[in-house]
This record gives sequence, structure tokens and C-alpha cells, in this order.
Amino acid sequence: MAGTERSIDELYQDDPERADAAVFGRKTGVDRRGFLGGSGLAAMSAAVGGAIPFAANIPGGLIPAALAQEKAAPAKGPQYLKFPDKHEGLVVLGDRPLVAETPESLLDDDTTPTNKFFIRNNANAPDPAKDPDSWKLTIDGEVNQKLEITLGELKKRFRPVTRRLVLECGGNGRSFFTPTARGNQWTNGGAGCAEWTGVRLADVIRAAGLKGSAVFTGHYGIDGSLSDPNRPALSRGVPIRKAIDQNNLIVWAMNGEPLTNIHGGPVRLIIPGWPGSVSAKWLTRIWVRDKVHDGPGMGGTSYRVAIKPMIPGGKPDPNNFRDLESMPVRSIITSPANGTKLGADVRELNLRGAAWDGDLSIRRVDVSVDYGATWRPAQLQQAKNRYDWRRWTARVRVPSEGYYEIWTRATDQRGTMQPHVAGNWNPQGYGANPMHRIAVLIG
Ligand SMILES: Nc1nc2c(c(=O)[nH]1)N[C@H]1C(S)=C(S)[C@@H](COP(=O)(O)O)O[C@H]1N2
Ligand SMILES: [Mo]
Repeated sequence: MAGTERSIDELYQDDPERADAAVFGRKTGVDRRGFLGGSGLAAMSAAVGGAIPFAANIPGGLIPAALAQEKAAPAKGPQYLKFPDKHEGLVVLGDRPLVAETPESLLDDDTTPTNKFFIRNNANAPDPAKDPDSWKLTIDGEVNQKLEITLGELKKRFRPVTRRLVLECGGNGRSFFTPTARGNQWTNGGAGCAEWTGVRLADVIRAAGLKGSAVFTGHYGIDGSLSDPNRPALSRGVPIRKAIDQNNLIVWAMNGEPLTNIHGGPVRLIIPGWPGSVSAKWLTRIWVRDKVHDGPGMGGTSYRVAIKPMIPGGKPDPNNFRDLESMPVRSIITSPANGTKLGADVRELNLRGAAWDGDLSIRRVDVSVDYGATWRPAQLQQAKNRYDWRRWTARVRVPSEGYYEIWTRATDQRGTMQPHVAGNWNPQGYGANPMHRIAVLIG
């Protein structure tokens, strides 16, 4: 089936109307030979294995969730991660450098366990530190007093706090772009929400003292780039106004355990709400700059989105980009899993999920079982602290057996809602946050 699904994806990219005709047989006067045997809805329902009670509502040009193969998955199917102490359900998006995502259904814990947490390396991870407490950190540049401190001293000198914070890759959702954008083809699993323990970045910056000339930070880890080990794999930063936010932490523990090497141990930054790439792992230096930082991963089209919408797939105008700062609003269904089959007599589904939104907070989450014709509110759990995600639950009824899609969409404080499809296409694929859809078969 994988081959067929890929061609459906391609056909939807090329010509959504013709693709609809091929799948559903909706239009007359177009080639109906189709991918599903040419008899329209009957073939579609045969392919999904049941009647489609809300078939009339299926929006044109949208690949049915049951057929939408993750672009992340190579033709031979998803590759599962084999890595010490990691869950075998994580999906590998790249092996050199190692990148692995967490399928939505593995994000069903209130706090994401470390073994299920996604991995994003831009180069090879360094060897584990032998003596974590002697690890050295430097804060220099536009500061009154350069600060050189070991991790051991950092733990004693500043007040430790523990917070549950979402960490999300800037490219999360990239696979939903049409045409395909360059980079790891994340679905929604380049995100997790763990308990992080460390000290406030703001306290450490204050101890060094900012000069009036301070504009930006530049973050450094010890991992060298794959092509040139003397150059950092990645070095991004944030404007000072974000750097001094009380919610940013320099952490040494994740979920109550010493930070593991793969997640940047012994010490890393967590700058919640912004692309994960500013949360440097294996942190050695914070360089306070008198201008916008220009390390690898800054400028060009890296971690940047179009200011004026560009033609999808078109040639980028270098002047039309700005850094992606706050991550967009997103919600996911974490239970049931996509593709779940339930007994013929089931009429009620208990749904669970999560929602989060960069620097803003979530106003509401709604779910639909009829392709968005009607929506019902989900019940939101309290956040533990700022930048925590909101867990949600919902109970929905379905009228009969058959094939359903469950949709979720979150709305932020300002009323901004997740779109039906990824918008504001950009060459490296940032900011894709379409509604999450899963396929469920009853009977
Ligand atoms: N030193 C260093 N820090 C890094 C990276 C890296 O490659 N090297 N990757 C960044 C990116 S792009 C992301 S999304 C997060 C991923 O953190 P994780 O692997 O702990 O999930 O770390 C960030 N910090
Ligand atoms: Mo990332």
C-alpha cells in the first residue's frame, strides 16, 4: 500500500481536483481510472475498510487521513529508533545526524518521559562528560563582568527551580507543507513536555551584568559541525528581551534525573516557546552580542519565515524573511492512535490530547468527528506553570459504524486558530501547524 499512498500524496500535490476525482469519483469529465480502482466513494470506503458516514462533508483537496502517509516514512515504511534507553516507537527521520520524532500517540503522558522525548542533533553528539560538576560555562561579551562558572558552582550559587516546559523543534509540522519543504519531515512529534530542573538564565545574566550595548545572545555547545568540526554545529541566540524572561532555564536535570548526554547533558539551555534550536545542548558559552547574533543557523532562510507570503516552491527573496520567534498554536490527539480499529457497537469515543502555543496560551481546543461541520469543546486541564502544555480530554459520539476522522484544533488567547492546511510556505518549512487529524474505524 505504501507505494499507492505516496502516489496519492504526489497527485494531491500536483492537482488536488484531479486527485479528488481519482479518490472519490466526484467530478465528471476527468480521468476516473484513479488509484482506488475508479469507482469513487465505494472504492474509497473499500480502501479504508468501512462505510464513510460523513462522506458528504469531506473537504475537496484534502487527502483522507487514512491514506495520508507520513512523508517522513520512506518507501519501506517508518524506521524505528534503536537507541539505549529510548522507546522503540520513536521514528527515525535522519541517522547522521540523529533525528527521531515521537508519534502523537506516544505523547499521551502528562509529562513526556525521557525515553519518549524526541531527539534533534545537527551533528554528532559529543562523548558523555566524565565529571559533570567541573563542566565550565562562560557568559561574556557585552557584560560588566565576564562570568566563568562550573556546573557545580552554578548549582550552589543560584536558586534551582523545576518547571514543566514544552520544547519544540522549529521545523515541527514540516511534512504538512506542499510542496515539500527542505529538512527533516517532522509530523507533530518534534515536541515534548518534560520537567526541567536548573537555574534561571535571567539570574545568571544578572550576575554578569548587562551593558547598555547588549542586544542579543549567542549560544554555544561543544558539538562541531559534520563538515568542519572546528565550527559549531549550530549557534543561535535570542534578543535580550527574550533572554531575560524568567521562564528560561539553564538545566542539568530532566524528569528528576541528571540530563542525559543525548539531550545535551550535563547542561543545556531551555528557552521555551521559541524554536528548539535556541535551547543549546552541551552548553559552554553564552556570548552577549552588541548586534543580532550571526552564528550557524542564523540568517538566510534558517529558522526564518516569509514576511510577505511567497509562492510555494518559488525562489526566496532574501529580504523577505524574519526569524521565527514564538512557535505557532498546535494541538494533537494522543489517544486513540491514528488508524485505531474499534468494535462495531462502539458509539462513544474518549479522546485525549495536548495543546500548546509558543509565548501565548491556549484559549480553547475543539474536536470534530464530521470533517469540521460541527465542533465540540474539549476539557482543558490546568497548566502546571507558564509554558507548560495543556492536556485535554473530550468525549464524542458517532452515529453508526464506519470510517471516521477525528479532528482537533486549538485557538490561542488572541483568537488565532490552527488552519486546515499548512500556510505561509517557506523554503525550510517552519511554522506548519495544521489541525491534527486521525483516522478511526468502527466495526
Ligand atoms: N549544541 C546543540 N544544541 C542543540 C542542537 C544541536 O544540534 N546542538 N539542536 C537544537 C535543536 S534544532 C533542537 S529542536 C533541540 C532538540 O533537543 P533534544 O534533542 O533534547 O530534543 O536542541 C537544540 N540544541
Ligand atoms: Mo530543532
